[in-house]
Amino acid sequence: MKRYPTDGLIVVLTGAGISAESGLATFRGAGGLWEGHRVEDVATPEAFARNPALVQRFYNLRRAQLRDPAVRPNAAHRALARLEREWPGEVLVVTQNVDDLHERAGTRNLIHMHGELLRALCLACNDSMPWSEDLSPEAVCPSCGGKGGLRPDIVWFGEMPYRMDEIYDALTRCALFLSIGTSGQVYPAAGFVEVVRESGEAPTIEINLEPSATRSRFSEHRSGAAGELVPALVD
Ligand code: BJW
Repeated sequence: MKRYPTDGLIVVLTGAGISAESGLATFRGAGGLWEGHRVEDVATPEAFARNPALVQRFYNLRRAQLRDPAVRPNAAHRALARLEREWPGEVLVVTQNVDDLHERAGTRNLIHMHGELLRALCLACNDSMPWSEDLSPEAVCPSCGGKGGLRPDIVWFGEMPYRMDEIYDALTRCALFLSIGTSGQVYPAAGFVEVVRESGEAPTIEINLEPSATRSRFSEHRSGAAGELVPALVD
């Protein structure tokens, strides 16, 4: 009989797999978003400097996808929002995803560690602002009026993910760590399970269609689709 906590902090790490059943492509594997390219070669500040128009076009398309009525939160996003409402302790969702499906499902305590498609970053004043339309090279920053340009507020390789201090603090004191739909190939997120293990006895559960690169570090692996397994775990 496995022993799970009945109170305390739950940290949930989510990756592209949780949004796959909502119609958004994952990054790696067949049909992945960057098929034919190594994601590490294109999702970088250097790639943006080389060809800003190409990179903007790619993110404009993905931003437009979020406006498609067929793209909406699935049962896994909804189950996590319900968990936050009903759990006696705290639930923190740390997502690597840049879509807005967790917030649309009702999750409030949420960290977008890799940024958000629906925000832009000013290259002149570094301000981050809500942005739901296409970004063009001529876009003017509403904060500083500068014409230095705006970029998607996305954390590319070589850049520091957001709110790491808060995330590490939560990992070291959580009672349960749940990782959903992430391949475990991108750091620092792939190392979170190790931080939890080194900090105490909290169970660490992975939910994925297939074992991730860090599967052996988890105390439990549940194999299957997030849309089925997350509601089953929460209920
Ligand atoms: C399902 C499912 C279903 C499908 N149900 N499951 C050597 C060693 C260690 C580190 C490094 C190293 N060399 C370089 C680094 C650092 C680098 C890194 O990790 N590189 C690796 C390639 C090795 N990392 C960075 O540069 C990061 N910054 C950094 O490290 O700063 C310094 C620092 C130091 C110390 C502390 C803190 C910081 C920044 C990383 C930024 C990542 N950005 C991206 C791109 C964003 C652009 C965009 O959106 O287009 O973020 S990369 C891409 O990968 C995206 C994702 O968030 C991220 C993770 O991908 P994810 O979510 O795991 O997706 P997939 O596709 O890989 O997997 C999907 C999974 O779902 C699969 O497993 C499926 O089986 C599963 N699945 N359907 C359940 N229905």
